[in-house]
Formats: sequence, C-alpha cells, structure tokens
Amino acid sequence: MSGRDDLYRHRESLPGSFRFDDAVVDVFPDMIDRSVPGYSLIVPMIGQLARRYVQADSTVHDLGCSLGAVILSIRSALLDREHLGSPRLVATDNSGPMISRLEERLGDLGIDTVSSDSPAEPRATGPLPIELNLADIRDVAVDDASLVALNFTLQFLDPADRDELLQRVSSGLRPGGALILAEKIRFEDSAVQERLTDWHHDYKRLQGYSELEIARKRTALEQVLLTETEAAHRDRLERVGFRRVTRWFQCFGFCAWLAER
Ligand code: GEK
Repeated sequence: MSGRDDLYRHRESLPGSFRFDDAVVDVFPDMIDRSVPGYSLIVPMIGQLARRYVQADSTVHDLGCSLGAVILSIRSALLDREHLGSPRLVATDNSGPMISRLEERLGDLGIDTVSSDSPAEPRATGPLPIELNLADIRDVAVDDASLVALNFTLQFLDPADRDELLQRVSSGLRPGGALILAEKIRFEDSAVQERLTDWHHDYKRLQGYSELEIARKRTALEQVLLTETEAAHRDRLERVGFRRVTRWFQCFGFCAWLAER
C-alpha cells in the first residue's frame, strides 16, 4: 500500500542523507507527484511518444524505473501495436526496495515479469512481460534499443559519469530510435533561478507540504540531486551523437526532451 508523503514531517534531515529506502518507497508515488510539477502529465506523454518511436522486436529501457510508472505507461501504449512483435521491456533500478515493490505491483496487476538475473526461468506467457533488473544504470548494456527513458534519474548520477552513460545509450539505439530525458534543471541567471525555485516551492506548499518539510527535503537532497543547465544537457546529447533534441515539456525548472538518433 502506498501512503501520503509525510516523511520530513517526522524526520530530521542531514545534508545529502536522501536515499531511495523502504520509507521512501512506501510513499513514493505521492512524493513524486506532489514534488515534481507535471509528473502526472509527463508519464502518459511518454506512453504516447512510445507509440511513435518503439520499433518492431527492439528493446525498450526504463532507466531508474522506481515503481514502474514509465514502463507501465509504455507497455499500455504498446498493447494494441501487434505489428511491433514482442518488444523487450526492461526496467532497471539500483534500489532493492523499489524493485521488490515493483515486482509485487506487477504481480497484483497480473503482468508477467522476467528477472534479468535468471534468464533460465520459464518464459512469461502473457503479453509484453516486463524484465526487472536490480542494477546500477551505469552497468546496463544497451543494445538494439528503440526507446530509452531516463525520467528524472540522470540527475542522481555523479556528473562525471553522465557522458559515458549517454554515449552508451546513444550507441545502443537503432537509427530512428529515441531517448526521453526528463530532469530538474538549474538556470545560469541567478534571478531566474530564484524566481523559479520560489514558484516550485509555492507548488509544494499548495500540495500541502509545510515550510519545515520543504526545507528538510531540500537539505536531504544536497549533493544527491545535482542539476545542470539546459545548455549542458543539450551539449552532451549532441556530443554523444543525437541528431535532434526537442524540448517537449517545461514547468518551472522541470524539463523533458526527446533526443533522436
Ligand atoms: C518515474 N523514473 O517514476 N542506477 C539505477 N537506478 C538509480 C541510480 C543508479 N545509479 N541512481 C538513482 N536511481 C521514475 C522516477 S526517481 C526520481 C525516478 C525522483 C534510481 C532511484 O533508486 C530512484 O528509483 C530513481 O532512480 C529516481 O518516472 O525520485 O525524483
């Protein structure tokens, strides 16, 4: 059962202490929805984009899948696309509690799962099974893919590791394939940064978070969630070989782009 996020009402926070642990998993859907303006729109839109970009018998990756919102949106969007054969859907996260909860959730929904660790297990029999991969996204092999999603995950990686990951994603995509990247960004201009941070905090207040909860979460995320500017993201995407990058969503500092191979 997923509950309301009141973690930082009760929890002191030390700088950089945020982890995707059991307590976060318990409230995750509510936490992300009330913290990321537009999340509830971005997820179904990724499904819509999947209908255009997923190619027959290719692989689709959801990197940093949490409780599977994105891979479930993609799967629903593909269910009636019989001409696509059997795309392989892979959901990866390095939080054990997230992957366990996702496995339970998929079981409740009657969706077959395959473990990336046990390829010898009997094959799933239902349509579009989801492969669950408890792993660091920096170790995931990307081959013969047509769609890769990084929905608010890259921001948790050491910036020094981001080029290598995106290079591997770019090289593993088929021509015509795409990366969907969503990130919280920062702004070069400090006045703009301040204004958009204020507006984001207004959003959180309206979602019922107190000043103390907002401040504690912010402290906990210091040096854990590391934002970059839009220009830095675009430069990297171009450097690793994406030919066209389109921003399709922005609300305050929360952006999503589609990068095409
Ligand atoms: C959604 N995409 O609901 N390797 C694997 N997973 C990682 C790593 C890593 N190195 N670093 C962080 N994660 C989801 C939301 S949440 C975003 C993504 C947020 C995982 C981490 O365990 C968590 O589940 C996810 O990335 C980030 O659309 O909470 O703001």
